[in-house]
Amino acid sequence: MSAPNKSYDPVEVEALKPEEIERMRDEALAAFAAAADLQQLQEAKTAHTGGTSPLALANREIGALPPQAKAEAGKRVGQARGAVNKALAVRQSELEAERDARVLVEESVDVTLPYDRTPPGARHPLTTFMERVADVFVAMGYEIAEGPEAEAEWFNFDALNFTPDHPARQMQDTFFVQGPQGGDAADESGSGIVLRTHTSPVQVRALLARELPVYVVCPGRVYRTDELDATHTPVFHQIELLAVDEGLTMSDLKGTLDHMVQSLFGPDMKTRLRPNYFPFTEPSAEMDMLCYVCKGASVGNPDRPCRTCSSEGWIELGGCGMVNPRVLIACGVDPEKYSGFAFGFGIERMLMFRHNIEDMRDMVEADVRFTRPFGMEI
Ligand code: FA5
Repeated sequence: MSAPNKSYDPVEVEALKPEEIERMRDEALAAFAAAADLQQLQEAKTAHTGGTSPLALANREIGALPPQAKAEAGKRVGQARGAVNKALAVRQSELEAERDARVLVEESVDVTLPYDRTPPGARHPLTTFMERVADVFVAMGYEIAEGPEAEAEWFNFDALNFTPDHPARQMQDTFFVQGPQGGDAADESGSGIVLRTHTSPVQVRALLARELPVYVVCPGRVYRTDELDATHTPVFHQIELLAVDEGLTMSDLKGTLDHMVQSLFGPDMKTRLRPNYFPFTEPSAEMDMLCYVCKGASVGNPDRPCRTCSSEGWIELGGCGMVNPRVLIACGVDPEKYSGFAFGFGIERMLMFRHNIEDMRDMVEADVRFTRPFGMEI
């Protein structure tokens, strides 16, 4: 900065001469106009408006002027700086707009390009269907209950009123994992361990663990020593339902079954019960649902055969009944006060009927070509 100067004439100070200020301004405007991108504009901005730019240095000279000269010099420098800042802002927004337009073109995605990524996996239709069935009951207020697949024999059989000599316990039906009490592999309670042969042991677990009333639905994987063929697999899925409350009757069971098939197959569906035997329900029944394809029209009508129900009009779903009081007692529930109903059916068989799948082996071979037509739910 120049030394204080009593008889100062701003025009005499080189940096404050009008033509000098104009030159500084014009150089700045030219530099901004010449900047081809935002990076160059940033450099021009630093050079022409920064702390060491010619106009900033000229501005500092004003402080050394006598009072009477400050106003005029200040006005001249101020106007020049104002013009420079305005030009800078205009060029800045021009270059930003150019950049945005360029990015839109350069980064656009051609959605018509051929699909060449690895296809994502698909959830197995057994899983999605089992969840759909469970959802029907969750919407009615039921809770999901689960149990282990390697299950104590006591839960799988004894608590469900299977006598020790019940044929289902024999080696041809059950996978035994650990020996019973006294053997070298019994669990802590002395009960042997089996791969559960059905989801019914979850009934016992739910009754022992929960407060009454109990309304649970139990989807899960089960195991039997069946050969893999068109209608059997050694590993399959069941869904079990248990309701225990005061005053439940067989008509509650029937109404619940009807609601389920109507939710899954349509409002004109219904079920029927046929007498059967299960150790853990009394009375017990086999539950059938109206064939959702022919709705019974194929029965006795050779002109209209139905492959889905083999022209029988009904499709067998699984077993059901009123919970045997012996099971309630084994779970510490007073059968004088409480009653309950339960049912369980196989998901694989249900899916076969629903989609006219002829061979159960297609479901278990983990071939995505089977899974894909059911939709790519992930
Ligand atoms: C039971 O497993 C009973 N726990 C059902 C039950 C629950 C009855 C509650 C009463 C109250 P069942 O052994 O019938 O019942 O088997 C039920 C269903 O499992 C059958 O209807 C069939 O759809 C399916 N299933 C049985 N074995 C196989 C198999 N090897 N492969 C595929 N599905 C099977």
